[in-house]
Amino acid sequence: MFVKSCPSWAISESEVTPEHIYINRREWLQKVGFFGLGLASTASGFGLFSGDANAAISGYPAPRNGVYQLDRELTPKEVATTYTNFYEFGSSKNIWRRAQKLATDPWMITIDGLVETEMQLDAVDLITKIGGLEERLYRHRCVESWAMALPWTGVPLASLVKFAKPNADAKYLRMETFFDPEVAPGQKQNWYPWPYVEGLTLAEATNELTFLATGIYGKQMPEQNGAPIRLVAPWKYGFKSVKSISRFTFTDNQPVSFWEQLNNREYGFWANVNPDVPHPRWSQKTERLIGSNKIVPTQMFNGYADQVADIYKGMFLENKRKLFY
Ligand SMILES: Nc1nc2c(c(=O)[nH]1)N[C@H]1C(S)=C(S)[C@@H](COP(=O)(O)O)O[C@H]1N2
Ligand SMILES: [Mo]
Repeated sequence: MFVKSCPSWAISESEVTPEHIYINRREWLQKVGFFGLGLASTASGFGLFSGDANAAISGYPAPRNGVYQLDRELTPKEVATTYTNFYEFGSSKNIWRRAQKLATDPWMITIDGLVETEMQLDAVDLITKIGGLEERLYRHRCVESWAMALPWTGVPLASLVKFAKPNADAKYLRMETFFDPEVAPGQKQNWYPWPYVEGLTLAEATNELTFLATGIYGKQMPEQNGAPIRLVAPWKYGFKSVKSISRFTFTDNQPVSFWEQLNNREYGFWANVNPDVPHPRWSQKTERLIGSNKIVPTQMFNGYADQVADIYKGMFLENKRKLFY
């Protein structure tokens, strides 16, 4: 019997299931009539494929886009996949084991609101439709003053926007995480405004930097890092980069994010990284690199001013702080 209890990203390269079998699991299951017999849910109920129930997006490892260079070492994979922030699975950074319960194949995504045609489609189909995967190396800066450097695989969010065909009234893109308290025990804590929500203006969503990540370290995304699809907006504090997205809504209302709803004095809509605007609890002057523990200066827009500063030209002259919280 094929029983696999350890997630593929946690085992050493030599032990990993041959990639072609892993990637083509869906095809293989279809071939042997697994879905046809309606056995999929029974099997997962017995823990078959546990830690392996990921949407089978193919194309890993993807070619690296050399435009995005780092000024620091990549964070070791073992660190970035075990020190993760995902409140749906608990408020500590040590939730990666619990997150294995998240089953992402199939994973239905809704695209709705001010678009030509509202639709629902599987994550694999969406990514297949909107384009080839690429790898990008990006800095990541959490508002809590820690930072990482990560190799994401995915597609530009601009490709999804183009595919969705928003109409002229759409000004914002609202993104929502799944809601399933049976899978994600953090969602039983009803003082949080679940589901997790984030938003971008369409100018931000279509900026060249803004990325929809489906993988990391050349493999598909581990559950704890936001499988099967998450946002990566590297010039903003990490909380903007919403994980495990199940809905994209085009709207003319500025979305109220999860953290903003909890505490709008500390977390705002814009959340652009700025070393000169301290957070009420964390000076933003420097950051600690997770892995090496080195302290380095924080850069304006997390080092991405060349790409994004134009978006904000002339905005909020009366209250500069607004751009950051
Ligand atoms: N759905 C959801 N998305 C989320 C979070 C979360 O708790 N739930 N945490 C955010 C925060 S605060 C950070 S710093 C990043 C962390 O991403 P990582 O754990 O992959 O490094 O995810 C963001 N996206
Ligand atoms: Mo964060």
